[in-house]
Amino acid sequence: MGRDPLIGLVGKPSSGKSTMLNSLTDAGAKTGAFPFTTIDPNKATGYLQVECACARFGKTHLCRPNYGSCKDGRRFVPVMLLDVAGLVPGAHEGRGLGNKFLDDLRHADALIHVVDVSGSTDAEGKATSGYDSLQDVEWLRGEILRWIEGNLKEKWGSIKRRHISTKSSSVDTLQNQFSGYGSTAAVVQRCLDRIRLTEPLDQWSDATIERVVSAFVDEKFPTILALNKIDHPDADRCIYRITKKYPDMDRIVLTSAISEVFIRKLVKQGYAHYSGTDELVTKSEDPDDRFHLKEITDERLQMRIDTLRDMLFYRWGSTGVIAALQAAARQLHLIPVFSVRNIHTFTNSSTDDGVFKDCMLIKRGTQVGSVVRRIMGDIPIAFVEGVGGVRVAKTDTVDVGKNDILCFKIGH
Ligand SMILES: Nc1nc2c(ncn2[C@@H]2O[C@H](COP(=O)(O)OP(=O)(O)OP(=O)(O)O)[C@@H](O)[C@H]2O)c(=O)[nH]1
Ligand SMILES: [Mg+2]
Repeated sequence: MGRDPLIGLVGKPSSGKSTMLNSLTDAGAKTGAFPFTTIDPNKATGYLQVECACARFGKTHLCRPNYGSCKDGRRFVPVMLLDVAGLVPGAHEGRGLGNKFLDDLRHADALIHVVDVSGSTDAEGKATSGYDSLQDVEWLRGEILRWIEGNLKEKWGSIKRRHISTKSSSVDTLQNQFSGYGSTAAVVQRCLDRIRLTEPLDQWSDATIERVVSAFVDEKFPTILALNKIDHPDADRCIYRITKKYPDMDRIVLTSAISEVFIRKLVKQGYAHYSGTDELVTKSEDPDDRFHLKEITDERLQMRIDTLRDMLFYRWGSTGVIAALQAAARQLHLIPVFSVRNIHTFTNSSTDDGVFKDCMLIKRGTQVGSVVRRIMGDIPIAFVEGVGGVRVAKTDTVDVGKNDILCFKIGH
């Protein structure tokens, strides 16, 4: 991952992918209650919330990020979000916009599967009632698997011949095939380890190829489920069925993308204060006028806010969209790593007292040497310093609070 992480939004048509994108970014993507509103993918910047190093050193007042922002020690680090066309059953064979959609996803690092739990859209995204969206959770993964399997099996004969004639390792041969999905040899190795596969590649059966692809999808496209439209009165049934079948709550988040979009609009118009995670504050909840909010005079608007409080905040606590992004990033084990020019002041220049200006999301456990290459590219680095000016070995690893503030000394 040599760039900002890319999170793909996937799901059947009309599940709320574009609305989710709009709720997390300033994209303004087109949304609509009919299938295939989105055809070309929409890409926009969202922000992952992490703890900033400035809080650890009592320097929140001096924190001035070059990218994103920082508020009271809470850092908003850019991540890319990609909203693609809806997927329908049979997409891997080209149904709907199948192949195109899937190809758009190649470079995603993690996926948010947006599942419509209102029961009001069928598998193709058409209006209906009482639909059981548990089915969507199951077939969508199947479509991604069949797509990659199809691409592999189509060429398996020549892949095998080449593998034998070049005496390549299984990892190298597979990596040749998977590099188009943004894979690396390390990813391929991890996926073979995951299924403890030792059988030589030229003897793999169709069933073995399927196991390899399944492990590859788990490794390369870790997916969380955003159960969306929880504001809908019929949502409870689907939520119950899905959470019963998939009890891993780290991978399931309940969301109402449309409510987050609505709240963001209220905030922009000056009617509400909202941090994204706490309760919504309007003028009547702010007697001391801390937030200088406008009075809501439109009765219909007031009613919509009251319903939102009853149906959403009271029952579920939040709109869930920020939690969905955080959950997707958690699958990638990302931590913020801060690079500074001066390891004692945490600044980048002697004339600017802004601290921790540069921050990058890096996979926990990455070696310092790889972090150097990610941040500095080919610039030669003589040595690396950590907090207190202590030298850090390039083979040492990064974690929260450990080698996560680094200073690179240029030279040979
Ligand atoms: N009640 C409710 N409706 C929602 C929510 N999110 C999206 N919708 C509605 O669902 C419909 C489809 O939303 P989109 O965001 O266009 O869905 P999409 O998944 O991008 O659809 P395609 O681009 O056609 O694949 C729109 O009418 C949205 O207003 C939600 O959280 N609650
Ligand atoms: Mg869309």
